[in-house]
Amino acid sequence: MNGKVIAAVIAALVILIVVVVVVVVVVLKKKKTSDPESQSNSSDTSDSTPPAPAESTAEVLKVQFFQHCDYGGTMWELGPGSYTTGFDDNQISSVKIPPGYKVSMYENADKSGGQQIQSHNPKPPADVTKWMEIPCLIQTGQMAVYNLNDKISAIDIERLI
Ligand SMILES: [Ca+2]
Repeated sequence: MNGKVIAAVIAALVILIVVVVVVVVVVLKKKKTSDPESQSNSSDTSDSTPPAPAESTAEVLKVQFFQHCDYGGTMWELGPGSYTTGFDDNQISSVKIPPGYKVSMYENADKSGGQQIQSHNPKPPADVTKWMEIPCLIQTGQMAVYNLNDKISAIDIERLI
C-alpha cells in the first residue's frame, strides 16, 4: 500500500510539474507571439499611411514662341536655358510665358546691344494659372517697349519657382 501511495504521489507531482511547465511554456509563447503581433500591427499602420503626394509644382513648363502675331504660324517651345537655336532666327512675333518664368529676348545672337525684353510672370500664389501673353512684339503705341518683331536672335529663359 505504502509503495502504491508513494507512486501515486510521485505520479501526481510529475503531472503537476508537467502541467506547470506546459502553462509556463504557453504563457511564454503568448508573450513572444504578442510582441511580433504588435510589431506587425505597427507595420500595418505604416503600410496604410498614404504615400507623400507627388509635387505638382515640379512640372517644367515651356515658354511658347510664335512665328506670327496673335500666336499664329510655327510655334517653338523652349524650357529653361539659353538659346540661339531651337527657333527660327528673326521670326518670333508673339510669346506666351508660363507663370513663374522670366524670359529675356535679344536682337543680337551674342546678346550685346540691340533691343532687349525682360518679362517675368508673378510667382505663386499671386496667380499660378495665368500665363503672360505678348500678342505682338511690334512697336506700336503702348506696346512700344516691344520692338523685337522678327528680330529675336537669342533667348534666355529662367525659372523663378
Ligand atoms: Ca514673325
